[in-house]
Amino acid sequence: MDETAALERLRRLEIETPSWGYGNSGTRFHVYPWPGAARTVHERIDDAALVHRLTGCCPSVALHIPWDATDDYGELRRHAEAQGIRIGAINPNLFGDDAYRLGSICHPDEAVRAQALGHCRECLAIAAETGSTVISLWLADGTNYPGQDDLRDRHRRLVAGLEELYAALPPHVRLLVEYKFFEPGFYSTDLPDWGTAALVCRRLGPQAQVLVDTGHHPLGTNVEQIVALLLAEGLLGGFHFNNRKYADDDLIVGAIDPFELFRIMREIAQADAPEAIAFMIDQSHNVEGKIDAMIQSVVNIQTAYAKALLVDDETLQSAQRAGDVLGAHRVLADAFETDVRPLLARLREEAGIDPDPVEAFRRGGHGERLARERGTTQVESAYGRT
Ligand code: RM4
Ligand code: MN
Ligand code: MN
Repeated sequence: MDETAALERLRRLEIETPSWGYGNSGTRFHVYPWPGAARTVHERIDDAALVHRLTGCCPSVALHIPWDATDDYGELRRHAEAQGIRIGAINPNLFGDDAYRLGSICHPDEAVRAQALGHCRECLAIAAETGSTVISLWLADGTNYPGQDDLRDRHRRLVAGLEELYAALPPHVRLLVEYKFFEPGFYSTDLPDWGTAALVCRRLGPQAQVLVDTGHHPLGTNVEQIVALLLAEGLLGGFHFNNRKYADDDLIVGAIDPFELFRIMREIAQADAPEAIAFMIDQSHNVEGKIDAMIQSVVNIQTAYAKALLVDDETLQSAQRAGDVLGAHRVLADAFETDVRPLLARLREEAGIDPDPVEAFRRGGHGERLARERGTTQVESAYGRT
């Protein structure tokens, strides 16, 4: 694709940032407070709006309930809209309650399953009030020991619970089903992989689609092939972008493996309707600042997408047809090696944005201002993020 066509596609790329990426977080060992980190849901929305102003491509923010719970969701919606952003995916939290020790929707006790579904219904009401059209579901359900529970029974409970939730979806709301191969369950996970998520979504219906969190696979998994297959089957609902070296590390997108990010975005570049895919970041910052790290992730996604759009498809296809293995590979590698900074600078300049949004944040004194206004919030207990 030529640069003009690539620019047109880049203009349409929207990335959603997560409220939980703006507050203090850490490992299960310690939480290091960051000066000026957002303390309330309103501040988290303010930070998401700042990221949108500096990048021009992040017009929505995902909420996690009850972390972002508030008395008046209409007011929260107006608070976001006044700053030029909207509320994106609503993420029910089905792991942060003592009742969920043995699971939520798959819990052996019917009363706990009912509690979990009640919370999902509450999230549907919040989606209606905030104007959100996506429920993004991740279950921490699983077991730690063989024999702890009956695996087939858990699957039956999973499907029954999700069917009940699906039946309550208004027609314009999508249910995105996220999988993860382990953690916090160390022996079995009820939604461990894309295949299970896809099977469940197929059973539910067209409003249910799979969410690919890039950090939720065993090492060595070919994530772009999963993306390709889900696209081919009409089952790719969205992403949780982040990066990892070992497990679910939630590092800055593209920080460890930018080539993998490029390969994933290459599949997106070929999608029929990329606008229908929810591009979301799911990241937490333990030792770095929050906002510039989020901007860096956004920039890295744009960079990978720009490179992916520049692949010379014609040459690639003729090399593939001719069985020229190295030739075909070189076409992809060539696009990956292209310096797309000038192209992205054009994109940003036409939108009145600094060509380097991370530098613009740092030069603009935003971090210092927020540290002055908000101070440093000590976090009492380490919150082990999973
Ligand atoms: C999980 C998963 C979910 C996120 C939680 C906090 O590992 O990635 O998307 O909501 O962490
Ligand atoms: Mn996730
Ligand atoms: Mn995760």
